[in-house]
Amino acid sequence: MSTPSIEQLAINTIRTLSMDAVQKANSGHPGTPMALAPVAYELWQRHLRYDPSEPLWPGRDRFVLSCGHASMLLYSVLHLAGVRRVDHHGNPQDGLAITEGDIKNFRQLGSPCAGHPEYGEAAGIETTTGPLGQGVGNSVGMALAARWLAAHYNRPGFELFDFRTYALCSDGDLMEGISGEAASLAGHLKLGNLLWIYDDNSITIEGETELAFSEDVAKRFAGYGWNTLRVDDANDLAAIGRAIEAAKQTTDRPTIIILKSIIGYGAPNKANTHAAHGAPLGADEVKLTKKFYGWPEDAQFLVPDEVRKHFAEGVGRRGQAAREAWERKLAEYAKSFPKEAAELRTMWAGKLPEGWDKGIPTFPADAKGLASRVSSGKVLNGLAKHYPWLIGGSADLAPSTMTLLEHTDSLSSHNYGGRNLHFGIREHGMAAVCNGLSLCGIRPYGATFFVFTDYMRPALRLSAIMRRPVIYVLTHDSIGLGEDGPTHQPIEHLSACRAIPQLDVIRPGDANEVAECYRTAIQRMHHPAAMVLSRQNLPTLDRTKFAPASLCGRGAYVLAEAPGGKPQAIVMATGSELDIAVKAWEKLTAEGIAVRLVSVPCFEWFDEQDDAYRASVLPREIKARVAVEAGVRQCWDRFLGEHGRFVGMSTFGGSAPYAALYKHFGITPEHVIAEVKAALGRA
Ligand SMILES: Cc1ncc(C[n+]2csc(CCOP(=O)(O)OP(=O)(O)O)c2C)c(N)n1
Ligand SMILES: [Mg+2]
Repeated sequence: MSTPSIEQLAINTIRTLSMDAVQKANSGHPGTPMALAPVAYELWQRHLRYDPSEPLWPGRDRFVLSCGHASMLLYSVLHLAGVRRVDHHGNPQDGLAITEGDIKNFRQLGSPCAGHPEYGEAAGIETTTGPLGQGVGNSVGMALAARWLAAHYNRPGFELFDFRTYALCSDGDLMEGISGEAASLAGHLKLGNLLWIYDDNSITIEGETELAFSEDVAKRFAGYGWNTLRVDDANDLAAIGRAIEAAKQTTDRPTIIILKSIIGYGAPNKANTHAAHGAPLGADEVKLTKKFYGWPEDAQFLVPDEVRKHFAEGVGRRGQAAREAWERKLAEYAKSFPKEAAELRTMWAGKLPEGWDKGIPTFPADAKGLASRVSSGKVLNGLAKHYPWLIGGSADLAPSTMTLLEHTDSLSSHNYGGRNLHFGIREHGMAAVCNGLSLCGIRPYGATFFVFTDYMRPALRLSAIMRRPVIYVLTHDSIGLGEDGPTHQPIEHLSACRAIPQLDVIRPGDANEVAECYRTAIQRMHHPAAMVLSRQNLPTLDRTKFAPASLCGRGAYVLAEAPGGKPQAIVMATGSELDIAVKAWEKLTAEGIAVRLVSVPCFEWFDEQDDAYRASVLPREIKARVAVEAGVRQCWDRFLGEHGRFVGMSTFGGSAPYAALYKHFGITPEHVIAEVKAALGRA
């Protein structure tokens, strides 16, 4: 056999590392890394502007492996390219992000080589992928981030933000609806800095794609306004290179390269390859495949020295030169544009700008009050004035969610610097795009009706897994929205959202709680926030009579104590039911029943307080507890205990004016009073 070229050697190293890791773990997908090794090689080695010695360089191209089941492809490439480990601040350290040991521990506890790529586990993993479709969704946010950052911060001669986003995706990615939402938006916004490479291998888990997928992908993407290219052989490096080059030249619209590949390329036993779709090849087949590649059959996890050297001389050298040139440019930029440079440094450090909270309003006591969506709009506008990279929009509901930033423009393909985003009616795409924006340093918010969190929950969950501080503005929070009826009325959604770890679910009870909850949420750089807001007016409490709203940051606080300070019972409430609880408290107090009133804007924040604080708000000995919230009881049990009582919903809502609904479903001060009395044995 002739000596293989260094290209072939490098590609086969990616393949065999992936096969060996899957075989050793006895779990995982080897076939797709084997087939896509050439395109990954070509992209990384010849095109990606990426410096393995500074993996978090802000000017880097982004590479997203949307078909996260092929994770070994990414780990192999990161290892071979010599991507350095980073510390918690993102500073490069000695050693590799993915070591040989990590690869040998693929899919084992403690290894960054998890079953699917997990953001934060190792430098070079730009986002968490695994649920098909999310990665391509994120890639649109990343490409949009580049355009927005360029519009805001580039200056003539200082193109700091010209990075491209590349995503590798599979049949599953394109079948999932989210990819359609994201691609449609990317086409509309003419994101010419975005390239998807679609692994058109005509196979998914159940078999040939003929079973369920026969659309013309090229036509579909042409319809979205994308440039579509085809490469018929996934082993043809030259053709792949030409297609990527053509994509780079196409700057007025995104490009998709439809790349024909054969899953498990090189595995001689076709039936076995099919079976191995989502399973290891088996030791014998691994040997036969290595033989086909001209690889030593018995070697495992073999990395020829010249392959590392080859990557160092390719992506390594090119990336370092590009990064150093960029750093020099940034240093010059900082001299001419010190304010902008300082902003960028703050953004990259994940910090808030100086004076970010100067515009947060306070609201005077007012019995008529404001809908919390309205106070939210005022607070958001106040924040945006001093937080230049706070941008966002809604899924076609800006007038209802009150999320428009005044005195700023709409973002469009004619004006990438706009701060008001129009996601269209694409909630799932919106959340995935927000994750992508956030991964590039922007502080995004996305808005819709609370009930439609069901339409974006997978991406919302990924914000939480990745700890990205995306702000979700979710209005029309309950039956309180009234006439739109049961389809629009969240019932189980507060419990469903509170069930997501690391997500702050926030339901402020009046305008000042809205302001203070934003103040806390904005500072939580490692938690996404779901701001749950009312459509109907909520009275603005007189804070000379009630405790200050600044206590919201503790998650729950004593809004009003029983006169005499010896409560027999506790009434808890959130959001629009706070006013109902206040009225109940006032009546009970007038009747001489000693009740403490507790506002609970955020369970997660309360959970983070120390025992002493939590016990001071909810003393263990007080068993007579009543909670009122226009949702299901589920998540309240731990605060209520076995003697506690709940005033809320247990069925879907109804279509009627909101006051009639509250009455109909018994979410009233009278009902709360009756439950308190019953809990005290005074029924
Ligand atoms: C949202 C979602 N649904 C289901 C799965 C489970 N799953 C993993 S891979 C896969 C299909 C694989 O087919 P394809 O996307 O064509 O990738 P290939 O096997 O060709 O690499 C499925 C259904 C998933 N990861 N994400
Ligand atoms: Mg496939």
